[in-house]
Amino acid sequence: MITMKEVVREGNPTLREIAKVVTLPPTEEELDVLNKMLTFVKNSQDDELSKKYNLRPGVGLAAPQLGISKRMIAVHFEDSKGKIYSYGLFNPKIISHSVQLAFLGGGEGCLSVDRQVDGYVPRYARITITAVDLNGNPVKLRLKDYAAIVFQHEIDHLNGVMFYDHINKDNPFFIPEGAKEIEF
Ligand code: K3U
Ligand code: NI
Repeated sequence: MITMKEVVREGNPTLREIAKVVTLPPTEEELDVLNKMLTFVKNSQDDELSKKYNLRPGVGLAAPQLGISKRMIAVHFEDSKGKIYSYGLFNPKIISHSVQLAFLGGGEGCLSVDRQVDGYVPRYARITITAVDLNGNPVKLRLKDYAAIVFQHEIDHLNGVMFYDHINKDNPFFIPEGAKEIEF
């Protein structure tokens, strides 16, 4: 079982690497890790399990956050309309995105960052991604608003990018023209 002990923190070089494409089909080991990542994200949102195992709640996890430089992410969350997104994905790729940007009004956090970083994190408001899921099926997802933000946060981890890299250095609360605020 994955716990916070396995989650690497900022300063660990793996978080700044470009993760490697997973050759498909995945090995048993890769499949096992990705299944465990999804279980970790689910457990982290369970009051009882998160207390018992000292898990910080999260909506996603990327393999580099375990020190594994491979293109694998897990997400588990519900959007404001009650739609559930629960995926373990190999090689997620943004194939198109909107011009419009969006940002979370409350900013972002990260399980690999043990401090609060204030500021808006502008991201694409809408994205389309392709990937392969835990059953080996190709998936194509059209995502917007909060869901688009979560997937971009996780895919950034595969490219060595941290959420605070996107925060405006001079004015952390700068709002790019036309960007929409997402309340969650
Ligand atoms: O956003 C978080 C959250 C936790 C419980 C309920 C609702 C939201 C916690 S931070 C988080 O989930 C990161 C996880 C990380 F760092 F491991 F990838 C992902 C994230 C995505 C989008 C915005 C903020 C954080
Ligand atoms: Ni993160």
